[in-house]
Amino acid sequence: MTRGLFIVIEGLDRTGKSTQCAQLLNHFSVSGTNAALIKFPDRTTSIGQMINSYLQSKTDINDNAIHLLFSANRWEMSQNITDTLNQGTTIIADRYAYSGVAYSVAKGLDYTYCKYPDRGLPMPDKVFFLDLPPQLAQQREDYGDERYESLDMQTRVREAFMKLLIDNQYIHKIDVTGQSIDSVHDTLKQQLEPLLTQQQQPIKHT
Ligand code: T5A
Ligand code: NA
Repeated sequence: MTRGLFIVIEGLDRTGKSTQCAQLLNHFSVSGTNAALIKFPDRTTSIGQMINSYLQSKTDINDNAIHLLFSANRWEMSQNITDTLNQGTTIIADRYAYSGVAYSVAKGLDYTYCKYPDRGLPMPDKVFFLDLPPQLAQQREDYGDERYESLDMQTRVREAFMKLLIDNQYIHKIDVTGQSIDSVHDTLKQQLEPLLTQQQQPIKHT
């Protein structure tokens, strides 16, 4: 049996990640591909609950400590990711380690340090970065409810993502400015097409 694909969708807050993840899941289910959705942070675990409370500004946590908690929240899911892929199920992840680096770097933490805790996690087969100017994301519904949702912070997060894109040429940037939900979905499907027909190598690690 061939393993599932590991697809990651990244972007600033409110850029349409969850919307596109849901669309992809639906596309796979209609086309008869076993697929599952995961989301980081996974707020359901005990670590995830600490992160949730931090994001809602109900608690304060030291910048290094919260960085490690976000990473730990991925590690606690890592075996599950590997097993699911090996069982032939495709995984669509709403954020992953790239967000972990970008948001902490935007707060002033060292770039190389930030990458370290995630080293060894299952490596995605495809990473998309949905690119939308922070000023446009800000105009979307429910913006500003959580800790990092300010123009100043999001502008720095975007700069950090641009560095990640240069250092990791496999991350595919998609300009979603003025693009409808359907049109972004079509672009994602097009980009994934070649991967669906090729034989997958064993899972690599970051
Ligand atoms: N974080 C996360 C870290 O600091 N470190 C980490 O390691 C990780 C994993 C929570 C925060 O945690 C930080 C990053 C975040 O600040 P989250 O729970 O993913 O992360 O929260 P958000 O990214 O803010 O999720 P959102 O739900 O706000 O944004 P999405 O998923 O990008 O956007 P979505 O799909 O919900 O869409 C937002 C709105 O836009 C509309 C939608 O209908 C919705 O109203 N929309 C469009 N409108 C016009 N055109 C389109 N093409 C549209 N697509 C969607
Ligand atoms: Na989301």
